[in-house]
Amino acid sequence: MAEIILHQIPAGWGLPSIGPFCLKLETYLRMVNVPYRTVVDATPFRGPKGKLPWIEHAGRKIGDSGFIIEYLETRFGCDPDACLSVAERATSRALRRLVEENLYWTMVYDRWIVEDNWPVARAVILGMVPAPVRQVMAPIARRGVRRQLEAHGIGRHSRGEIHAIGRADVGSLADFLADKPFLMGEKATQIDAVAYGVLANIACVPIESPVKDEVKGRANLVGYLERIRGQYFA
Ligand SMILES: N[C@@H](CCC(=O)N[C@@H](CS)C(=O)NCC(=O)O)C(=O)O
Repeated sequence: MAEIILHQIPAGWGLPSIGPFCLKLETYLRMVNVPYRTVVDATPFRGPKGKLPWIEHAGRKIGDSGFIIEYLETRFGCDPDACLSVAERATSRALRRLVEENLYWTMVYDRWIVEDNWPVARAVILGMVPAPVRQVMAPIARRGVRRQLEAHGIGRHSRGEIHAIGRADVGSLADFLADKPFLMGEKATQIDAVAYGVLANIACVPIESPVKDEVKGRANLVGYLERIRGQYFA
């Protein structure tokens, strides 16, 4: 069987990847026990979608963690969600959208826009780019992210509003998790890889935010992150 090469954002701050979608995919690959080799890319530009992660497998290049997971399911017959009912799969999909299409952007805001966090984030996110290039590239990349946040819509809100949105998303995840070991019950499923990718990148990094405080204030979420780390990255 051809090797899977996983292109991803570098490790940092004690996480295997500081990219939430990269950490999601790596967690998923470990969850389903499909072997892979990682290659760290300094920038996302080489990928088929111009974003990270992407994979190479059997002569193909596939971008987008969601499409990659669908591809892996077809090629390797893995499906950690096989145990879920149709209604549970629908819930899992809705939670995924909450995490990836909304909560994720509050994390992006805290890393790239909040002044006190930006130097900390910049040093690690652009850490593989040679220093002279980084000087030029950092403000351009930051302007690009600001535009993405505005196009999404979240960037049009005040800081307080963005943090209230992020905290409410985290609160909903904590309430939904309640005292279960994993979001959908006793067994880890795809949504746990999704949630871990973003929540660990909020809670376990030196980027300060009320959203991070909200995660750390929810004992069940803290235990959940520890459980997933212990199970897949010990
Ligand atoms: N929907 C994509 C999102 C990937 C994504 O946003 N990746 C970020 C890093 S975690 C990225 O490459 N950002 C660079 C950019 O947007 O230019 C997926 O699921 O893979």
